[in-house]
Amino acid sequence: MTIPKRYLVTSALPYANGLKHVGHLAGAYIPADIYVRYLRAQKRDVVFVCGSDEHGTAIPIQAKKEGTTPQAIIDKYHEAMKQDFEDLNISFDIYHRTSSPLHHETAQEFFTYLNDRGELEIKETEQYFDVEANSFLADRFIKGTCPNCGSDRAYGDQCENCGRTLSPDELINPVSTLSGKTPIKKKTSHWFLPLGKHEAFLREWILESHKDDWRPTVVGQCRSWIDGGLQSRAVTRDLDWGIQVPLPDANGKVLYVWFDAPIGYISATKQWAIDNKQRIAGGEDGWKPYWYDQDTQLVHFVGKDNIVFHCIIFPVMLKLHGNIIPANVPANEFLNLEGDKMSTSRNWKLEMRDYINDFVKPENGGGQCVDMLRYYLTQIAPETKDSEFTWRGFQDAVNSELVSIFGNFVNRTFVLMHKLCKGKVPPIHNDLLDDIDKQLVIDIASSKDRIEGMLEQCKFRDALFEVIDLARKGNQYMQKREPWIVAKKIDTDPNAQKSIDNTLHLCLQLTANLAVLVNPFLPNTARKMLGMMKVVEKMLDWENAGKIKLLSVGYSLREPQLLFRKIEDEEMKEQVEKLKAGLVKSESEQSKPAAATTNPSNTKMETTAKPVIQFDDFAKIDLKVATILAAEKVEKADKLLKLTVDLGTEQRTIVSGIAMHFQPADIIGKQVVVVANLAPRKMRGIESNGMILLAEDSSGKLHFINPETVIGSGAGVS
Ligand code: B3M
Ligand code: ZN
Repeated sequence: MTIPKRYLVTSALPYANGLKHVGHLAGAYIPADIYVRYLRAQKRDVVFVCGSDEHGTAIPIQAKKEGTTPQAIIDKYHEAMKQDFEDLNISFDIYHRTSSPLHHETAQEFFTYLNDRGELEIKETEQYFDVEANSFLADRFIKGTCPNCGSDRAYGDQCENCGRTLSPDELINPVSTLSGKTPIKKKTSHWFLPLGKHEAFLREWILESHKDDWRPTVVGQCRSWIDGGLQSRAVTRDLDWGIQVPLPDANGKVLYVWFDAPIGYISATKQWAIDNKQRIAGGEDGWKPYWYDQDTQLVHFVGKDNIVFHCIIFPVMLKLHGNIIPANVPANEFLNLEGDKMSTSRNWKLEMRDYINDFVKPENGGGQCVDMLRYYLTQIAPETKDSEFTWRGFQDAVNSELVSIFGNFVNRTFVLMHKLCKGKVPPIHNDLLDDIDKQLVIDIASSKDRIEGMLEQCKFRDALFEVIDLARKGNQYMQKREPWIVAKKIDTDPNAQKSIDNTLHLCLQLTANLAVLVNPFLPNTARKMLGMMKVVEKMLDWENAGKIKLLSVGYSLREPQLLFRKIEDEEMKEQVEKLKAGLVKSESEQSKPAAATTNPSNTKMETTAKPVIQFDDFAKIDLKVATILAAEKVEKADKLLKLTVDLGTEQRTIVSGIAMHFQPADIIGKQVVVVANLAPRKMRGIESNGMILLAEDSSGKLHFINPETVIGSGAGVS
């Protein structure tokens, strides 16, 4: 393998519209950080850049939601995300932001360069326009029914239910989210990047040159894009939030966020050079080789929904602009959470901040808990297919691997060394080394080679497995040697101490090796081990791995510290409950549709993630119009009313959790819609036969769904 002269490693720029979850962390940040820490340990020249993506419709949408300005949103989330990454030890060389003037200039220069050379086309298109709001509608501002899965909450750019990328024209029954009205089509002109012209280049570059060294999932996605026909992509938008198109006649148009955001990698590198001009070659221009020299290895870490932008669109832009193109885009698939897709809108997610607050606080474990999360997320990394985070899995990974294998080996080694070797690295007695000892030495060297090979290929999950496997071998070796048993023969067997020395000498050398090998993955742990061994950071240089001469004979070492704490069942239970409670909270905050109110307090607590239902499921519900004949409070239940309703064909008792909203006397005679075929249920000793449907208005007030219909007629599902 020829070693590249320098590396530029990027992690996807997260949108500054909210806190990010552990799925993001596992997809684009931890893998990149492992890779970069490995490269640094190899003493290779690497710059690791990231920053907040502060444009696009996501920002004004969030501002609207929070009742504030886009600027306030990006300021808030930029700082918060930056802090999250710091707390989780993601070692960016710079965490920049795309709202910076330097980025605006860089992106505009890029656009101008392409436009001046005739690489962009201007086209007039018809676009959805909201007459009431007097505004063109960005894709995200249009909602409708997904042509793929039928979800009625699809956006003009993507369906969050099935993940399909959409264009607004594909939506069935499009509606503007600004006014709730059906938008009209209106003419507008935009600049387009004609991707079709670059098909031959893309085919050759990805489908030929990289078909074997890129991840199959990445090549597969690219193939389907290319084979599907490369359309010209608009690189500008009618929007009032973003980077102005740098042309006099562009009146208020901005660069499309996906045009400017990847250029953010370049502006971040520029800012890094400015910040470090004293110490880097080339001073302020020191960023240039990273983007122009062919001997630079550009590697983008992203999630799978970003593949097309990093493998097709941005590389075409880079090529036209005279830059280097990526050497690899090791994109990850998605991480699910406890059996369901992670989702911000449904609040089914574990935010990095939640984990930091609950685990990383010093009293809960601090840095070791950072490493525990990094460990688990790497162990389940969705490198080849979607994978799943479960709290049970987290607990297992920590308790049965980190604590029982890795931590246990290091701890035993240190305890025994203090007990049987006076707290010093014992000498090695070569004449007494047997095959078992020699095998351990071979295992150390060969593990290093395998781990290195895997890290070079971005196979982090396999590499981490090898590290743990080496610790496992250490435990097995110790178990075969049983120095604590040998110690009992010290007075009778002249070789007993020598045997103990050899065992612990090798175990200590293995411990030092483990620190080097685990460092890219678990940097806090590696440093804690350095502390115990009283050695300096330099020992973590990768070239030290695979050797058994890292600790000098006679060197005295510190007392062991526990590397990892056990995770208790109780903690996991709390987390699962918290997750479910979060979901319930978000559902009650968002609930606008008919609210079932047999007993709101109970039904809400039982709510779980709701999958899409088919028409047939809905058709099973028997809705009937009924009249309330009688209503009375239920004793010792503040929220419940006992209702007698007339369905036209029969009278029934229904217990409904609406006592806080309606006085019994006020609702007698009202017509309501009833779910007539709901299984009976006892509440406070009263059997309830059915459910009354209500709807909540924007102020949180409940209203009966109140049809002016003849009693007893069917409603709703015809
Ligand atoms: N902000 C999208 C995302 O977070 C986008 C990535 C930009 S990378 C240049 O999925
Ligand atoms: Zn869909």
